Amino acid sequence: MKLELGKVESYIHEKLEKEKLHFVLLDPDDVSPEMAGKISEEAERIGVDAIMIGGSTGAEGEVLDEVVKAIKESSSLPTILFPGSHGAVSKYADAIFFMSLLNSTNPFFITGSQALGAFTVKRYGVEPIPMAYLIIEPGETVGWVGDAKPIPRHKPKIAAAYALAGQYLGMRLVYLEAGSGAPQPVPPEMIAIVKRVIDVPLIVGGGIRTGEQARKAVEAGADIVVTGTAIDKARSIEEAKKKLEELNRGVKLR
Ligand code: 1GP
Repeated sequence: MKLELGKVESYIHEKLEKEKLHFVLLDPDDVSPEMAGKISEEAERIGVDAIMIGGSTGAEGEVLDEVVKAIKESSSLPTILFPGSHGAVSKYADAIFFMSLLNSTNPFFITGSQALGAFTVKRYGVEPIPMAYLIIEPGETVGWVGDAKPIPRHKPKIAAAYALAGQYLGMRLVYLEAGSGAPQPVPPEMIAIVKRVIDVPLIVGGGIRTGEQARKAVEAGADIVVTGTAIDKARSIEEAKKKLEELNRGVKLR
C-alpha cells in the first residue's frame, strides 16, 4: 500500500525542499480570536509557514474553535492543531499533530489520549500527522502536565535515541520541546546530534525569543522552528509584528 501524504504534510515537505520553516503557535488560552486573526494575517505577510493552535490548559471547545475560525478568516496559512489532549480537536483546523509524548511516564500521554481522540479526528476529517514529541529539560507546564521524565539538557544522545525510536515506530516528524516559556531553548548541540541520526523533519520549540536563537536552532539542524510566547505576550499588534519579523529573519537565515 502506497502512503499518500495529506495536503498539509505535503505542503511541509515541498517547502522544506527550499527553506527552513517557521511555525507560530497560538494558545487559545492566551490570545483572543481577534488577536489570533490579526497575528495570523501579519504572520502570512511576513513569510511564516503555518499556524499551530494549542496549549496545555483550557485550549478546548468553543475557545479553541473560535480561535481557529478567526485564523482561517484572516489568512490562508495551514492551521495545525497542537493538542494538549483528546479534547483539543477542532473541526475547523486543517491538520493535527497526532503526537505521542514518548518520554512520558504515563501511558495516557503515549497512547491513551490518542485512542480517545482518534475517532473525533476521523469524523472531523482533520489531517493527522504522526509526530514523536520529546520533552527536554526544563519542560515547563507541558512537562509537568504530561508526566514527562524530561531529557537532561546535557544528554543529547538520549534525545537522539528517543527520536530514532520515534522514526522507527513510524512517526513522520520529531519535535524537541523545551516547554513553552522555557528560560533557555533546546541546546544547539542536542539539535545537531538528533538531526544527524534521524531522516524525518526535525521541529524545535520552547524558549526561542530572539532572531539569534532561531538562527542558532536552524544552523544546528532544526527544519522547523516554533515560536509562541514571544508573540503571544506582545502588548500590541505592532510589537507582535516586530517580533515576528525578527524571528522569521532568524529562521530564514536572512
Ligand atoms: C511550546 O514549543 C512551543 O510548545 C513554543 O514555545 O512559547 O516558548 O515559544 P514558546
